[in-house]
Amino acid sequence: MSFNTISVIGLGYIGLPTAAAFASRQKRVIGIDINQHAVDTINRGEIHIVEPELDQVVKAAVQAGYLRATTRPEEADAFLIAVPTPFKGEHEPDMTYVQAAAQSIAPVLKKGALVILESTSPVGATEQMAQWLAALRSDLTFPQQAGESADVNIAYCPERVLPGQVMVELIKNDRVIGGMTPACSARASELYKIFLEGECVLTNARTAEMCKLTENSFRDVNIAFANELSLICAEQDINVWELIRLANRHPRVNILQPGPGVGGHCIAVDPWFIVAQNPQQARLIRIAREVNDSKPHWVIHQVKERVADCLAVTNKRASELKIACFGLAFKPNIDDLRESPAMEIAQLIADWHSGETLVVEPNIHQLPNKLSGKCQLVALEEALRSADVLVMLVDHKEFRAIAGEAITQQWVIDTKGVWR
Ligand code: SAJ
Repeated sequence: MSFNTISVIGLGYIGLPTAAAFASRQKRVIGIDINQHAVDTINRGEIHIVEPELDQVVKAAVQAGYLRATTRPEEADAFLIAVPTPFKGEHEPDMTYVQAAAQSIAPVLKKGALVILESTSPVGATEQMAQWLAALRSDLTFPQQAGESADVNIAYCPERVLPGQVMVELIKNDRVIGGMTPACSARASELYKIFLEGECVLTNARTAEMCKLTENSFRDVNIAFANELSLICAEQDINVWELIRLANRHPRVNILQPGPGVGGHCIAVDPWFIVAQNPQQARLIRIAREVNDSKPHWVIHQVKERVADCLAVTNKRASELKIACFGLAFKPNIDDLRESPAMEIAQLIADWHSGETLVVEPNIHQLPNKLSGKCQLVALEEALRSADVLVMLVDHKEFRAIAGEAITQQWVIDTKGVWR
């Protein structure tokens, strides 16, 4: 059976680009979201998130009539669930959005449908989702009951796109396809091949779930190694960026870059899913999370030391001193502030410092609520001209472009090594 209508549940950073990619291949796509504002924005041919090239693809798809958004699920040949899976309590995965999505599509499921879970999930989540669906639709058979001959096929197919490059990576990256049965995998590959130029690599659902968690944990552990080196180098009076550059000249060494900590909604979250399910075994993965999560506090310690030195040298009162934070986003050249260590650091500085805290963030026009009233959003030139202490937090291209001689301050904390 071919896929005439495809439904994507969750129109966020992953769901909307995916919906747009299918629609750009002339498939009828129904996007479902509980957020009325997002639905209205998309139906006007606009987007509610920032991602290069996404706006044009969505606009073209809506204008051509291939993409439509709504809050109520409708019948489709394939359903892709791309809703958030945050954590709750002691870093345990919160599957409520996936459960709500499964419950919302259950009434419109028909024989022959394919259901794909894309959200980052703990191992076993796809089987759990299949059980939720089966409990609501006893008139249909599911893979856990009927195997290859099930009425509804189910697979786990994680997204692996890099924010900022989503429209390219969505099409070009290889895709791991974890069907509950080989028939489910085959059908899911058929679906992705509508727009995929990368390869579909087939496996089972549990391995695919673990594969997604493994990819992000691998990166987290490697960044933790770099962050730990930055602490060691500060003690030993060694430039960590030079050290890493030199070590990486070895043919089998490839160390990542230290920074203010690890942010975003993926790398700082997903490793905890492994730890929550395997607390005894996942020792290195847990420690890496702790190393990365503690980095903002180390940066604050550095700021306090530099400020104390500045006060001693200048004879100013703390309330007269201006500290400027460069960058708030969770990584360079994006506007996404979610789980950003730079935000955490700016907030901690503003709460502690009795003088003015300036913030430069070229990708936003207004400070987030957490910082408004505590900090001042200023232009780059003003921060460079008026601040006493500079704190470099995100290596946005605008900050990298600052010429060395433009920085006249003696007190600089550079967590990204761009102004060395
Ligand atoms: N970071 C460093 N040092 C580095 C690289 C990154 O400190 O050398 C920091 C960044 O500044 C940022 C955080 O790590 O705060 C995460 O950034 P990122 O660019 O490594 O990753 P994300 O969160 O934007 O996207 C990741 C990607 N996963 C991998 O590269 C294994 C992406 O492919 C996934 O699709 C995405 O998570 C996701 O959705 O899971």
